[in-house]
Amino acid sequence: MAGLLAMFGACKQSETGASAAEGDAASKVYVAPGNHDELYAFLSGGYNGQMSVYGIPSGRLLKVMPVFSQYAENGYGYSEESKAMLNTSFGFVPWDDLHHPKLSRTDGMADGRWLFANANNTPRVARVDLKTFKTVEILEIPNSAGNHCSPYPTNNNEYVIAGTRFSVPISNDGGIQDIGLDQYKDKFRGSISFIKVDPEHGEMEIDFQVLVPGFDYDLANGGKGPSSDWVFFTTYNTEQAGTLKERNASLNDKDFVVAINWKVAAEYAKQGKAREIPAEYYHNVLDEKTHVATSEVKKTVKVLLAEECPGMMYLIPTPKSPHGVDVDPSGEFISVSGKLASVIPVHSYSNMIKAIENKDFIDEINGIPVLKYESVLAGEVQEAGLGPLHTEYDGRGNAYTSMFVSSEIVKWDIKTFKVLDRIPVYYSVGHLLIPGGDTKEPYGKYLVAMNKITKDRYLPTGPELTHSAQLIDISGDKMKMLLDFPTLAEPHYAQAVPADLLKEKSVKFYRLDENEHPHAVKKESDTRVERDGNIVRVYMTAIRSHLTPDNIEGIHLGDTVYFHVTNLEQDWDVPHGFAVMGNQNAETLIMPGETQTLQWIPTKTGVTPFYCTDFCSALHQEMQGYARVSAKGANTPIKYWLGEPKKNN
Ligand code: K7E
Ligand code: CUA
Repeated sequence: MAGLLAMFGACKQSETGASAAEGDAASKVYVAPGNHDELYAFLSGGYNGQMSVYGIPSGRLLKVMPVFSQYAENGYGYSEESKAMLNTSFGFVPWDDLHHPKLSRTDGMADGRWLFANANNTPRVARVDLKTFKTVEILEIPNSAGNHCSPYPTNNNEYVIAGTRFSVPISNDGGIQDIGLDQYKDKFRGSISFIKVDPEHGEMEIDFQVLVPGFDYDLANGGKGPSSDWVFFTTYNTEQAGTLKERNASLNDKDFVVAINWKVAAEYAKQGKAREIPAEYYHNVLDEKTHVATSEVKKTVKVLLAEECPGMMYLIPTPKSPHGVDVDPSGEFISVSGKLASVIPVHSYSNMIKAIENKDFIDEINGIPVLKYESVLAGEVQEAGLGPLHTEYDGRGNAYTSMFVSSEIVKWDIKTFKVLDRIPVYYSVGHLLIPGGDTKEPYGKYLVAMNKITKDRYLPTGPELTHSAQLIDISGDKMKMLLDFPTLAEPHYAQAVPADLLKEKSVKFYRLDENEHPHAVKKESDTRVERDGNIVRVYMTAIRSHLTPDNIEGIHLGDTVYFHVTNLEQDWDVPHGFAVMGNQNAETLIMPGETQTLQWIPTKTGVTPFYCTDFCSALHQEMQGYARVSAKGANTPIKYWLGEPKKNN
């Protein structure tokens, strides 16, 4: 594999890449100044912990949406209002590794309401509201470690499903046990969480978990149409090795696709088959009216043991260390990408049901029936390529699989399993995206390949190069390369929707009269500075082009100062920013009608400037002020003003 990679790395752009784009490509991706893109694409940020929004077909970056990582640009995770979003049972965790954005669904189609995403490292699932493009909720997942196989909404958001990558020794008394690492085979288990989503407000809650055999659970996807009640997971390390997995988890010729009937599971949980065990996990929610996030600590979780729930779960042998599992638009075909497999096996949902009915089992693991590979298989795609990872569909009977090792996208027919076309990508593609490509009706005009290695595609920028996505036209028989565009690190999965689904619903500003922030001030005459012990609260307003008050005295070393800044603007695209010299914090960015709080613990005496950080008007540079910091115990009284120092004291 390393040798192959080295070979691709050595390819010259002029020999391969440049010739791949057709002559009319430029006009197909050209979005004239002032015009909008056709689609919004939401790309995961991988180890940057965020998601980013791109316009397709232009490939223009529109926005970064902070999710699991602090973001200095708007104070997310730094401001008092947003800090609670990053609370976990481990403490404040301001970073994560985000792999899979998934849009909420109605009747099997993206409904444009919410975007779910997983934290791979410290197990969490986030929800972004697509009216504001803001993270509004983060739910920690207990009894999980490496929440990679996540999050997968069912066709009407009945559940968002999240599986563990690392199996761990889950304790019946809650938490993860302190036991010898040589006990992997006996004591380690995986877990799959079934998260209920409130149909109106989207709020998430863990309904129950299923404890499953101690494999690694890699990826999942829900069924659709006839298979709507099922969700399919890939597993690797069915060898249950605890060390040197590179070799020890690659011994079996076949691992498993796990099929779980979520309706049967939910029924078992409802009937009281689930036992409630102690747990500790955080649920962080941003309130819509106050714009303040709060954390709730949950203390129990309900678990089902897979072995106690017959008819709920089946294992389908599948070659070899499979990664992606993707269900076609009809819901019948389940294609599985075995990283080390020479073929792409495609399972048939109806064959699976027949095999279950006929009890066509070859084995049992932990009481879970293992189906016969040949009985479930629909067909195999031969000589597809090397290192298949993920598949999406165009809705016209074609599947497209990303090939990491042979660096290409391969198009094949989902009924005949024949390869129809292939196109090289630069280099080593991971996930691919077709807008709606995981739904029952894909918008099959474009494909975006998200590549792991960039090499020579862009101007060099030292040892670290930008990541690269490539836009491919899939509207005809032959795939056509249209565009390379750089992306922020490191996209894994992505989703896209037609712009019309979202753009009319986009919030332009928050209504000041609906602002219920406990420290909001809605007019300048209400601004004030208050001391309570060593806490100083500045109730400040911002409007073009002044901060009120802009002169503040009476702060002392040892104080903790909270600037509660309300942006009084009621107009689109007029945020104000706020920052203080020497503050060991970020700035905060305040949307029109919103209140945001910046904490400042002064470390030096003296006059300390503060200012608006967002170039909001011709007099933005004038939007500044001073805070005077006196020594501890000094008798400088609290005083504040804007214009004449007269109205207070
Ligand atoms: Cu294939 Cu984390 Cu979805 Cu990356 S995973 S490529
Ligand atoms: Cu407000 Cu610059």
